[in-house]
Amino acid sequence: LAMAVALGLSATAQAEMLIGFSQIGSESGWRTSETASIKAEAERRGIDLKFSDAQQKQENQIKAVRSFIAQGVDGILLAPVVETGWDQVLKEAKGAGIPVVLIDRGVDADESLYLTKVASDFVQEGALAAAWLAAETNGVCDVVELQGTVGSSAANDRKEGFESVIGNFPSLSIIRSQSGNFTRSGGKEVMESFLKAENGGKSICAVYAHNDDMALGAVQAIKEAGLKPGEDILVVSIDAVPDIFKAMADGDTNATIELNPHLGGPAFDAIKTAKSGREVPKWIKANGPLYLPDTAAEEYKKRSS
Ligand code: GYE
Repeated sequence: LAMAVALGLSATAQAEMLIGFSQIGSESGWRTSETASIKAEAERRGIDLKFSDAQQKQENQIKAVRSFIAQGVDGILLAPVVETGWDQVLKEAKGAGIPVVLIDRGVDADESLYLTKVASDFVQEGALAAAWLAAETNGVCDVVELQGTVGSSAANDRKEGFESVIGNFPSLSIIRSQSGNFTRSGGKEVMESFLKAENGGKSICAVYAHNDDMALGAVQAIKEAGLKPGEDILVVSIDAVPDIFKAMADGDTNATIELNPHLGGPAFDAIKTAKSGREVPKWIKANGPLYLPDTAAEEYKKRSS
């Protein structure tokens, strides 16, 4: 025991860096993978990671960041649940000389208030989803949209990117749009209400879901309404979590755009780089490709083993 304690102590003493991570919550499969990946990456690097789960509440994130500042951490990873309302706490971190890396979502604040953002280009993801759908339907499609968390950059920008492309197709439009909060249950519930409002869903050509979990919830709702998802109603979403590949292989959904959840490495690298006095770009992009059913079974195997 004495030896274990001694080892434990020396491990702490030698910790590479002390980093605070304010995570949003665990609303989706993607986020659960991201949390696990960032924790594992910290451990691999000998970083002492203080983890805080905000349960979807910005006020909890602000408290967590303040507590990280009080602990004198070397850096902070912040996955901001919504875009606005961060100026004050970011100024506090900056005042304390602690670099903040925005992780997976962005904020609506002056760039000088944070070190960098490690995230994908959500506008591009939305545009890619729309381009696929336009090609698949020859530009004729009534779409229902399942939006992510209200006020999040991921929802705002995925909507904007999708709309920017469908704007070129006069017969391709969003007929209903509502937030399903990035959750499976939210996606199912909102899809049920869309199906009801559209006389059982016969007139709905496709679902555009801002993440895979909501798409999977929608698939369930479509089946329960007696329609065939993937055929009667096309389904396109974003994230590329293992479960969506299973659904695609089963013919229930039609396309997903990958967002790599392994964002810890580049975030920790950025903090190290900044500590050594070197420049860090303001946006480290993490965009992925669009996957279709043809490779879904193989991808599912790779990702679920
Ligand atoms: O797509 C979704 C999650 O912020 C990019 O948040 C992230 C999104 C991701 O809950 O599944």
